[in-house]
Amino acid sequence: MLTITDEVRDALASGQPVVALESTIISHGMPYPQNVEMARTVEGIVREGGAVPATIAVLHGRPTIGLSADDLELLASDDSVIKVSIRDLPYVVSRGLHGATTVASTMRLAALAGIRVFVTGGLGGVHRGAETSYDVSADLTELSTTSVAVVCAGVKSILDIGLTLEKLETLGVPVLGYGTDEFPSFFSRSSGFAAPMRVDSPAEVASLMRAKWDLGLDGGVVVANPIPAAAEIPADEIGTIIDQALADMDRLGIRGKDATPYLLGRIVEITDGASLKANIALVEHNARLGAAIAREHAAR
Ligand code: PSU
Ligand code: MN
Repeated sequence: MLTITDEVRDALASGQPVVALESTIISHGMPYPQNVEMARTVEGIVREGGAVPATIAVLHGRPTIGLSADDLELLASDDSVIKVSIRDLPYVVSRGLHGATTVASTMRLAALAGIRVFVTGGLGGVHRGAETSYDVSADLTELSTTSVAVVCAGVKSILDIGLTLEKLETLGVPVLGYGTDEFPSFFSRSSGFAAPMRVDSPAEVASLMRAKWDLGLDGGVVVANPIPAAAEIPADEIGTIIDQALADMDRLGIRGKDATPYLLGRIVEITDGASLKANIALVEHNARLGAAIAREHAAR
């Protein structure tokens, strides 16, 4: 059921490094045209890092691994593209629709194709107020079962970071601070929460992946790579803005799968684009690390 480009298929068959990239970040995470520029740049960074990029989406109902420039443009600009997490996959596939895949569904499709390293910006997690809304991203349950390492910049404080880390512990997911003792919070290098484990090189990440899967412990690994200091928005500054975005969301009654895209868009508006610059910088930074991890993984 998968469409895989020849380049990605050949790379996988010959054991070359491949890095999966998600598409919700393009369609529902950033405005046009910065989203398509980001998507192209990130693919270029993965290539410079010595790995083959495989951006993943559902096109005309086909789960597709590796996208053309036209595909990226469509995902970035077409309003009919649906945000697709695990539960949405059967709907878009059976109806022949276009879908942008979240961390959860990108992980699943990457694993089906045999890709073990995936680069994104931020994970979904336990939303603030989840004790009444029950809003916990399927990204977390996917991490408990699907064997892919996810390079991200931690999670945004639109989520309850403490509860997200607790849930990941319950689900048996190793969460690695990359070069840091503190779990990063996307726009900021700090979060006030310790990183459960620390690693300092791509080789250490690859050897932990190997150890986990050799032990028969299926499931993901989170590599939390802090945003570069020069691009960071200090936690107290972004904290006020996130509180405002959350209050606006409550006032408008936005819930469920629309919550994350609304909050991301609202934060870009309130910061007049400053958050978008930080977001792009951290994804590019993650792409560099992801390529290096994929190389180390392929070498094993
Ligand atoms: N967090 C971000 N940027 C994003 C997302 C999350 O900082 O673009 C996207 C990812 O695709 C993630 C999804 O998998 O939102 C989570 O959505 P939900 O909370 O509805 O599961
Ligand atoms: Mn949700």
